[in-house]
Amino acid sequence: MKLSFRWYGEEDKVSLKNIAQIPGMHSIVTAVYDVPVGEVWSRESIAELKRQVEQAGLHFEVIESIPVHEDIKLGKGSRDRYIANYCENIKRVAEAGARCICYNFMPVLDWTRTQTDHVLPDGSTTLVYYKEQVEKVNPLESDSDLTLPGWDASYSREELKNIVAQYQSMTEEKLWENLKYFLKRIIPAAVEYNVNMAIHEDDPCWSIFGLPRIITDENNLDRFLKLVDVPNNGITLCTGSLGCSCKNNVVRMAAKYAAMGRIHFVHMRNVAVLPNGFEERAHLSSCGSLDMYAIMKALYDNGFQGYIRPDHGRMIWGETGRPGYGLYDRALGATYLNGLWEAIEKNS
Ligand SMILES: [Mn+2]
Repeated sequence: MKLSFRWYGEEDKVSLKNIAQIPGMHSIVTAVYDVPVGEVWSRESIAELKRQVEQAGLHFEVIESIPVHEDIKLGKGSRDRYIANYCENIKRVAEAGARCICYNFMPVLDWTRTQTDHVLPDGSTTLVYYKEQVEKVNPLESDSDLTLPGWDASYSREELKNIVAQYQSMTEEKLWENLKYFLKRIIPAAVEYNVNMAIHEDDPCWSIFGLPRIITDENNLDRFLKLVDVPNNGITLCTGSLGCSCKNNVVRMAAKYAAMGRIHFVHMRNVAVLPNGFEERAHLSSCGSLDMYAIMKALYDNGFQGYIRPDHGRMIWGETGRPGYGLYDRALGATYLNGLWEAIEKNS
């Protein structure tokens, strides 16, 4: 495995130097953030990112993410222009050395939590999802003025209501069709430029506010991989996104898709599944519902050689900053993953 760490660019409170001091760190996971979704990234911005990452002694090999424009997910007439731009971005980052591109196909909302500073018994804070809180922020309820942390702040409330309404008349089958249309056009570019596409599962892995969500479980991942059945069309196995539903056997999925050579990127995060939702927890298996050792072993035993990053972390030791993306708990997570991997490797 190649250990990696997400970095949000120069505005990130966590510096590249901090990240480079984490033992075993290999790659930075980042993106160009100064371009609107759907537009082409400048070669200068990409080159500058690469320069900064390499100056810190790390590799510029993983992009998270190149976001997919809503018109592509909605199947609008304008999608061909956005898909052409997407292929151009694949080409540009690949030419700069990227080997893996993470993206998702979630309508509108991306990841969804109801609170980003829930206090755990030890005083650390974490991201949580409680069903009873979600219903209170339904964007279709006109008197709801609340937003959720993963939402795109560039939408006004009216725009958000409008776009959610467009999706509510869309079936899951239609979203599958739009995904297939997209893949048939971008995967050939990924093959040509020798880069792996790694779709991220929907987070959480169920429908919210009636929005269709399809990258949610083993059956759907099987279907996804067959849409374009080549190695470059793969997945980001996000243990927390899949593992927040007890229906998903994450260990089995790790083994199966690693054996198929279709996991290019792994997000390792532990969650505690609760009757009314879930809480993100420390990485250690006993802190949550996932067997992190068993997942890592399944990856190892099935020949996984891709990138892994600690996914979200709690806020600990008084750190403040971007929820889920502080330094300390993610660094502890990275070190834990190193320890698991070393033990598994030496035992094999
Ligand atoms: Mn993830």
